[in-house]
Amino acid sequence: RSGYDAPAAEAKWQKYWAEHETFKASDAPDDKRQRRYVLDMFPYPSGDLHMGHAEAYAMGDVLARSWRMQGFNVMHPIGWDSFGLPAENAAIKNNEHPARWTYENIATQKKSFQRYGLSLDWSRELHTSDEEYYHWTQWLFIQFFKKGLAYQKDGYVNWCPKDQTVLANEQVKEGRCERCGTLVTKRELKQWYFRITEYAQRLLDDMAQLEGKWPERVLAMQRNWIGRSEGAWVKFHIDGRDEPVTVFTTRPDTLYGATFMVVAPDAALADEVVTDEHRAAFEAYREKTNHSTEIERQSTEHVKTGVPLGVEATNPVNGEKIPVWAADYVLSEYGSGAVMAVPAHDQRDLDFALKYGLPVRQVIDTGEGDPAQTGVATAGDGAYMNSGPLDGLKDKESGKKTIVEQLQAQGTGEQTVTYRLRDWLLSRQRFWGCPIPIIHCPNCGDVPVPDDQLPVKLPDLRGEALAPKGISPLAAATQWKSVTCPVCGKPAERDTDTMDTFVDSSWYFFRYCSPHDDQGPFRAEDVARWAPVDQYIGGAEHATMHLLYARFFTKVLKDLGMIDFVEPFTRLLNQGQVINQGKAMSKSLGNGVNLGEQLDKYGVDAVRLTVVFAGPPDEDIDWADLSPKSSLRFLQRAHRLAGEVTSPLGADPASGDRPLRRATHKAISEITDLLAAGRFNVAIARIMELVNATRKTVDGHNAPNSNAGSDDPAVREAVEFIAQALSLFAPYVSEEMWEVLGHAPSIADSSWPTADPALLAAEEVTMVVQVQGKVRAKLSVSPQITEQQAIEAAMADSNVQRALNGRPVVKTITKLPRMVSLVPGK
Ligand code: ANZ
Ligand code: ZN
Repeated sequence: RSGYDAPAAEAKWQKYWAEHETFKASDAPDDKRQRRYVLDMFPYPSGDLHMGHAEAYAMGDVLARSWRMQGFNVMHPIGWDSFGLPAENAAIKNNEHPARWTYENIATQKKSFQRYGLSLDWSRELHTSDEEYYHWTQWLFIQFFKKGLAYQKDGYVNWCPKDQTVLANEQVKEGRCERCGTLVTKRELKQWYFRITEYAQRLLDDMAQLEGKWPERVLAMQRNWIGRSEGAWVKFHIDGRDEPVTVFTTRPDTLYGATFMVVAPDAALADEVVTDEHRAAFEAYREKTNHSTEIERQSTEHVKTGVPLGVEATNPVNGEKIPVWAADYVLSEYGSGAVMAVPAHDQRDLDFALKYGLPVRQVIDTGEGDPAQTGVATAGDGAYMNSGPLDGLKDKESGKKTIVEQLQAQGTGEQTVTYRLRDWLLSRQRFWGCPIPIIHCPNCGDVPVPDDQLPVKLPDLRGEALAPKGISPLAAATQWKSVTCPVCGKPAERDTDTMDTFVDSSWYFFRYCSPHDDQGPFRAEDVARWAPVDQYIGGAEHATMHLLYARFFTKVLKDLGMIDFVEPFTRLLNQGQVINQGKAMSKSLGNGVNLGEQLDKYGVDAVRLTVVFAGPPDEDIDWADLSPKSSLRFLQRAHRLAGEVTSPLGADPASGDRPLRRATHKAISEITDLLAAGRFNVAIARIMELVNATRKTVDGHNAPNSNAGSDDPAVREAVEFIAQALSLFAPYVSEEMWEVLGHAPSIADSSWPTADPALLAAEEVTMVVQVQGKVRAKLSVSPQITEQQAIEAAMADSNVQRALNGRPVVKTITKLPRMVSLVPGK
């Protein structure tokens, strides 16, 4: 027998799909189908597909293909996140242009994607490093700039000494550069920021739309990252300073227990107020702390250190003078960078107070003892003490209310909300990114490049010219850099930084809607037609950065009047990871599984089926537990069935074997529901069951009395559905089956069947009919059959009639629904 030939089928159908543009989304005005937008997070062209891609993209394809067959006009686009550091590093090493490495990788990876049989619309392919794309990234930046949402500021920034570039907070992982692992330090630089903090509350509020549609853990991570905190501002006077210092506190009710103030060492305030006597020690301390990271600094395990600044602050409620210190457990970037320390009720403050012998004053008696004695700060409710007007109150809520009223009346404090979210630092001192389209003019300041001069193209730099020098390689391109000011015409200079690649990926899903439009980033009507994305699929590692930035961009575009919705991704699926032997695949562990080898060995379909069958889409799967070999065997079995069908194309299944028809329609119904619920692995299990049932029917093992065989139209019906359902997971073998079954290609253009409710009704049972104690018929009947119906059905059977031979029935004995016994008269 001729088996399924994977390599031949792969070559054949790739060619067919490409030539016929089978998966092209239609923009035809007369196309009345409802639209669906399925999006996989676009890849970075790192070299080739790996196991992680294999899983993620297989999942997205199940949805795209099933929606397509269900009658939707599906857009399932792909593109490349093609700016970024690895290309630049490769270019320095090989003394070439980063574009070469990038576009060569894309060519390789694209071939793999096509081989992998994904139902992608290649006509919309985009590269963020193409001029036609980054033209519009720049144009969008300018719109943000004009709205005051892109701005420059000096500040201490995360700096990777190896990559010689600034990193966003999000790119620092446990104090190290996310890319190269080098310990991150701080550096003072003028940088570009997006004012994402202005959208903090909307980013939180709009999450209500995502509830139940995005994984809860992603929403939780975003909520946490935005870090809304309710509290109050309190103003403290500092000796020798006109402006009072505001501190943010979540516990204004503990104000009478504030015994000192702490300022972040890297906050401008510390540098400003430190006295000459303390300056040297302070500066040495600041230098030291610049090397530790925010996470370390805030950790409760972090040994608290600090230095006095030599000045005093005045507590606004009791006029008490308290010393001001600098300590690195206070962050310059949160609140105001200064805190009122209440050691009795805040553990970090208590640890610090005990270490440096600062006073501890209990102001709430929670019954847990005096924190000064126990060393444990208390945070619970209790009776206020040493607290003026609060004394006598017993709970935090009334304490907060009373003190805030008093502060407000004095003009020294106010209720407020603060957020942990920081503005998005977007400038990078690297070459292979989107140039920032701003011209710095000595007369006119920061001037955006006029629309008709966009895009600002990257100069042709390569090799050594790209090596990190602490300033952007663009700064060394003197000719490129010097321009005339578009406003006053005097000599001016281009900005020499490039944008964080997360800017590129914050709007690519809009570009897919009008991928080649040269009038704007996208056409409003195209986006209105396709977006928001119905289903987004990608890794959980993007929970805070990409997904938050893309949400922010969407809200800004809405405010710019370019779109009319606020959330870009209606549903989100985080696929699990493919691990091996219980551990993430890695070079150092040597447990990596090479995707290409697996595809060569078992074929694309078997590998795709294996990764989807392995478990629920959002759970990790362990390659060690999987068997692409048995997947391949199963596909061969399904394929063989198609070859055995002998009933003609279009044969009416109504007269076919009922038990098999029931099994088929039950599978149609269940698989349709399982797909909608995202339970792809269970859907595959149902296909396997139907393959078994069909096999048994064809082989005559199912119902001994049934005359179903390979010519039964019920068998055709079953096998056709098997092919259609399999096409979501194993597209090549199912195209082959469809062809063997006599259909014109492509199976992707076939319509998903609907289950016949009559065949879904309660199971039928076999009713035995006896005549004079001898079995004469076995009938398939409803378990709810009535006595009258049972006798009528029995009498209508031709074998029963022959046995009765014209004699009247004088007695009937029934055991419904299993048996009817007829006793004929003489
Ligand atoms: C006094 C106080 C008393 C505080 C008390 C807490 C408990 P969340 O909840 O995370 O918003 N804080 C304020 N600004 C800070 C900064 N820049 N770096 C480090 N800590 C800072 O934390 C708010 C609380 O963290 C604030 O409330 C402040 O300490 C501290 F019994 O003020 B609290
Ligand atoms: Zn000018």
